[in-house]
Amino acid sequence: MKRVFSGVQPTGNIHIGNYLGALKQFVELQNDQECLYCIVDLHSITLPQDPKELRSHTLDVAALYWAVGIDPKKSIIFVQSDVPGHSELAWILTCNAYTGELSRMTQFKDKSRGQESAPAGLFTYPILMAADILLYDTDIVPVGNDQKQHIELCRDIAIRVNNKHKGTFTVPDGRFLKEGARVMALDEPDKKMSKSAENAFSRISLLDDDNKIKKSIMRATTDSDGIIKYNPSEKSGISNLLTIYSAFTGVSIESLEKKYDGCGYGDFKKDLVEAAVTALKPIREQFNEIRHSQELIDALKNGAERANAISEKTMKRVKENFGLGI
Ligand code: ATP
Ligand code: LTN
Repeated sequence: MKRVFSGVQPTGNIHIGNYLGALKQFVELQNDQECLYCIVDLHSITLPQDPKELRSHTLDVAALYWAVGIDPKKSIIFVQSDVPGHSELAWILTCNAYTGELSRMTQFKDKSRGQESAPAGLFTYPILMAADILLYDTDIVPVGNDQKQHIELCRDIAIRVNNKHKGTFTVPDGRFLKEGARVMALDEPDKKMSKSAENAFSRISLLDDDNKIKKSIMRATTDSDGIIKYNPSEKSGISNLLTIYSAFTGVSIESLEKKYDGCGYGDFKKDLVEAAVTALKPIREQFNEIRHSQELIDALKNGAERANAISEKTMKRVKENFGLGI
């Protein structure tokens, strides 16, 4: 059995990009692997957060994990800041990461936009992510394509430390899906779908009602040639909708192209609305049932205890290998 770790930030508006790129994989993996799924609240404070909202979003993500099918009896679901090992290991890794490699991270460049006042945490964000992964001797990290560079950095740091202190870390592999690995914004299909984009119609959130889902899809940017063909560089809008359709239904993009050969965008979009509504309705219902339940809190407490037990073992080994403590 392999160990799996992944995380989602509690920054609100979990969207179908997060679901199709990451959460769907989480559910598939839990049947035959040992899985830890974290709500990475320490990552979310790299940008300012309102304390009340942050806690509420943390519980939202936990409830969504559960609602999409992550079963707390099979997987460990927990909140990052409930396990002190994440911050402790992050410091040790900070001393083994290079400022040069961190400054090449595209997410840092996008989010800091060269500002002097960018929080240092935005710069060291990938180190905390590496700590999350290495703390549990993780073998597999299921994530969306946008995290490839961070996973590569995590591997580089683990190998570097192992070269100095043999056998300290397990070197993990990323796991990326073919369909859904990168869902693009509906209004600007050359950018990735994002929680933080201002236009709410640029994304479909998992908790959107049927009407909002419909409006978002019907308004989605396409092109003027009216041909339903997958070609991300020249037809990014319709290609993105094909990706979403395929990821929701399991029907391959090639089959969809055949099915909709000669049809207009309007008919295609109507069917996509139906596929999205059908897939998201049960998630929303399950979410509403558990979001305010004691069961959810109990699952997170139990998850944190189990995660702590694993992380303490790793930290003992790491400190011994580095000569830290007595
Ligand atoms: P933001 O868009 O505000 O930067 P985010 O959605 O990228 O936030 P996370 O909540 O940390 O940030 O992402 C959780 C998971 O969802 C990660 O595995 C990430 O790779 C994946 N993911 C995020 N956006 C997309 C997307 N547009 N397509 C596919 N997967 C995505
Ligand atoms: N940076 C990730 C979230 C994240 C993560 C992790 C994913 C934080 N720690 C560890 C996998 C493993 C993102 O999606 N933005």
